[in-house]
Amino acid sequence: MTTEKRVPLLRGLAAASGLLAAFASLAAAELAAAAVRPGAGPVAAVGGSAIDLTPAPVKDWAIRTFGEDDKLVLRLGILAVLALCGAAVGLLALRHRRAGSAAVLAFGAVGAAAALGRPDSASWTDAIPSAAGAAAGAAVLYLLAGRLQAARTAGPRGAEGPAWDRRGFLVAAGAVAAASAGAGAVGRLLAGLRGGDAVASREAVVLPAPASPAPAVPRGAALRIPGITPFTTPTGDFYRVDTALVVPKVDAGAWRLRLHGTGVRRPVELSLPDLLARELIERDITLTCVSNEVGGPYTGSARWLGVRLADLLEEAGVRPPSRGGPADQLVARSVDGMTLGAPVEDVMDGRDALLAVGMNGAPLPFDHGFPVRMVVPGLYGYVSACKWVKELELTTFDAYDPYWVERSWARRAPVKTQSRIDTPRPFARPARGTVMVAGVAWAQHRGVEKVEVRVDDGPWVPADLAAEHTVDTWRQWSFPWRATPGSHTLTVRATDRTGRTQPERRARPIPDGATGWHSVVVTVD
Ligand SMILES: Nc1nc2c(c(=O)[nH]1)N[C@H]1C(S)=C(S)[C@@H](COP(=O)(O)O)O[C@H]1N2
Ligand SMILES: [Mo]
Repeated sequence: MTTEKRVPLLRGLAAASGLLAAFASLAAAELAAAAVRPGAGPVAAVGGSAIDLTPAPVKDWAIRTFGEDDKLVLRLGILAVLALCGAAVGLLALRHRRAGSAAVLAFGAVGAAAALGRPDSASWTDAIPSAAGAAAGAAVLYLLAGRLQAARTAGPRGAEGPAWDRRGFLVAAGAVAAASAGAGAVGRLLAGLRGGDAVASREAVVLPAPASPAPAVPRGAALRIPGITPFTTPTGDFYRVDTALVVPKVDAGAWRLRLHGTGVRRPVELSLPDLLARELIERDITLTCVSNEVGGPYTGSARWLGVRLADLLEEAGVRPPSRGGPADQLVARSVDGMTLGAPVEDVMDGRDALLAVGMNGAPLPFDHGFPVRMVVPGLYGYVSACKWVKELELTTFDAYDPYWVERSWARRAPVKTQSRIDTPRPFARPARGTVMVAGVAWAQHRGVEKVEVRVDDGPWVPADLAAEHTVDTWRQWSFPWRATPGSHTLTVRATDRTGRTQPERRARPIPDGATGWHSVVVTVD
């Protein structure tokens, strides 16, 4: 083979060596992360930092475009960038072997810095996964680039210089690939075992019966209409919104909740058994995400079991501002460093604000905050529903801005009245005759008074409201529509118990929740 022909081949092999080095890095890093701390892996750390640094409008766009797959998209994006960089570094190493390996080490430094900068990073050991990954990657690249450089300097037809040992290169590359795959697999296994303690601790939780069970859902609150959102959202279908690239798996045995801060006369530290030994109440509460667009899916209703937060605060000597308390903001902090701030006044005004341990009859799933999360009726999730909570701090809105407020969302965010058409679906083609239009409406802690439907530009007509369960849950509604052939726009709006009707004006979710009427276009055959 001539040198001219060999150069493109060498380049391809160099790029492949870089890819292989990147793969080896990741595998070694994930293996180390499984031993140190899963969240300290470079992909999780860099991804977490990317999430935190993403400007609010971009994040809003990502949620709108990718929905609950946004984290998967981010991960794939990081891997794609890493692959490109790997190939580039491989090419660099073909000429400058040391520089190639140095570049890999530089990537490792970025990963280590990201890991140490995570809010949940408690120790320098979080730098180990990135360091181990970089070392493995740099070594692999050095090794493979060395083989390729030998090929480059080998003369035409291999007449002069060291001969190009193609076989040796392939064997080395194959060994690296196999070792990396092995390391990755062991890493997964280890991470699984590590999470095993948390899984076992969750399985060991026995939820006591509530002192105050949830009132029975009245007959007539759950309509039997095909396509309508079920009154209680099955846990597996419950929306998930959070910034966690790696879902925290908290070992309930080691978990503690600390309550302290301004105006706390007796700071408290509680274990899970402490919480479970207290009086538990069970309530149906509809939770809604501020990022939910008009007509969107980020709302769900579950049966929560937990401790009444106001009781705990009162025992600690906390008074709400209306009774002269100095703190007006309750900041909840999670094990992954998230902070959410709720008005102390709301939490203590008699509503069923909970430190929840159970969801739909089972301990909280890891995705939804095991072992303990907050749930406050009437407030959007980002100002109240802290998952994996570990600390409650009493402070003021003036003194502290929690995570989302720092990212331009509103300090105070009561849930806005909303209504949604679940059926017919957009662009459905129902047959003429009576078509059941149905959906849900919510105005947590105020209650839904009225839902109206409009066909095209016709008059607003009251829909049939399902029985009300509580003011903290959504309400189903239905509207038998005499559908005539052609294309029609169905629009819905709700009025809450304070008499306020949803405004028509469309607003984006940021800064304090979307407004506007939901409508659906259908064609009747
Ligand atoms: N630790 C933590 N808690 C969190 C969040 C988060 O990102 N991290 N997101 C909040 C938001 S924005 C919402 S809407 C609710 C969603 O709860 P769910 O995922 O159980 O539906 O959790 C809240 N609690
Ligand atoms: Mo949210």
